[in-house]
Amino acid sequence: MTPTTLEIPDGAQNPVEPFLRMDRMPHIWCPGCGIGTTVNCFTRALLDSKVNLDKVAIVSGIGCTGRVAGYARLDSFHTTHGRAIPFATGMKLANPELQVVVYSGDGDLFAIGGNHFIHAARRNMDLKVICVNNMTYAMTGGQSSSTTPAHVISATAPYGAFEPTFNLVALAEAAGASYVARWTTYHVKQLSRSMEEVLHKKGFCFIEVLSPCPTLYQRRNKMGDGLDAMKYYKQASKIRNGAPTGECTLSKSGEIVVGKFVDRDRPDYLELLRAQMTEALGERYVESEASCSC
Ligand SMILES: Cc1ncc(C[n+]2csc(CCOP(=O)(O)OP(=O)(O)O)c2C)c(N)n1
Ligand code: SF4
Repeated sequence: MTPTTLEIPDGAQNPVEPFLRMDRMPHIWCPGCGIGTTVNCFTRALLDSKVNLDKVAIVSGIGCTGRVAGYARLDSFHTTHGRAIPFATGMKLANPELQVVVYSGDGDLFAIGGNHFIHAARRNMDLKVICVNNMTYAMTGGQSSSTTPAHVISATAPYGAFEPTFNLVALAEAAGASYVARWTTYHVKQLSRSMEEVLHKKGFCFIEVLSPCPTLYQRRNKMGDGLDAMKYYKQASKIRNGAPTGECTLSKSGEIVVGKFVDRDRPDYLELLRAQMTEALGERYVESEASCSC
């Protein structure tokens, strides 16, 4: 049974333990990695949101971040690289009552999976997408990703990256997301609150979390360890809720604009589908049983 309260069961060391598959511990993440911090925030959000945990499913792609689904004691799906969003879309259409959370890395969601991201946002598919952005393909050795800032050394850019990058929050807004926020792993309270907020928000919601990869990204770029990354996030971040996302570009060591940038309402995919079918077919339109929740 997945727990629904903050009571610490006998023998548990930490309140988040009941939300984790403890039989799969120890996890694979390196010391100082930020992914675990995001998971901690997510479990707090699950508790605080009071959502019915039997109706929450979590879907990850492949990567260090992709391991999150496997460690979460929810209905979890660890899918193929770049395909978390189409997998989650199928689940949502088959069972609209489900709250489907996609949890994956920047490479998974915006490189191999970039096409799926923009179309799910355009359709306003009712998914909550959490991207742990460590600005590299960590699991495979630290290659450049579509978010690796200029001048950063990576396995595929030994003399420094030079490709223009995606500004994820601007991309999400332009593609049609209903909710867009960015935090770092230093902003645990705000991140947890954003995660809680999207669990109650309809439509395509996107949260970017900047997170250190001390083993590959920070080490190669002589940026110190996990603690140094927290100091950088603390010193360089500026909270600007409502800031135009076009002004939120990231760089190697410059200012990090964080906050909630977009919170808007528009009909989601299923509402549009139902409205169109009802208009076209009238009473002849009958929803299939599997997808009928209302
Ligand atoms: C089709 C396919 N191509 C490539 C890979 C190799 N691969 C596994 S994880 C990964 C990158 C993951 O990067 P990211 O999504 O940023 O996650 P991170 O490891 O940084 O958390 C790649 C290229 C794969 N598993 N499948
Ligand atoms: S390689 Fe980087 S992202 Fe992967 S677990 Fe280690 S620190 Fe985290």
